[in-house]
Amino acid sequence: MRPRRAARLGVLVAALAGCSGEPAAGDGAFPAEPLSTTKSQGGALSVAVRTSPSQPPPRGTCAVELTVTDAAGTPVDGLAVVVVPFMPSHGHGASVKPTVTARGGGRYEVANVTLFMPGSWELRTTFSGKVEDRAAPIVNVP
Ligand SMILES: [Cu+2]
Repeated sequence: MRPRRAARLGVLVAALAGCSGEPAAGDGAFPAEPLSTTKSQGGALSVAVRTSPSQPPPRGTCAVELTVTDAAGTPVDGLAVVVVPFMPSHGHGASVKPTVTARGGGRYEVANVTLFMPGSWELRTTFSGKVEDRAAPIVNVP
């Protein structure tokens, strides 16, 4: 059991090191079907989550696409979006800060999302600009 865990950790560290210099997954790398759709706390927005390179994402660094729509289903562009990964069951976040790039059509691509442990992560997301709201979609890492 122990050597196996050590080997797995080694693989994880190698994967993180290998990914650090690479660009985030590009356009079209996200699946057609979202992993989940979450209502914002204030109820103004709906947030669909897609992950890359797989869905659900593997342990390590992934990219997340958030598609933001209003109550009428219209994509909402022009928002400032900040995403903080957090693991509520363990009370910790991730040391790497994700970066967000607006892609149009209500899509915001979040790079460098470092989900370094298996389990349930919240993507604590703050929207500001013409809409001020928050959402915390859950991503379960196998
Ligand atoms: Cu944890």
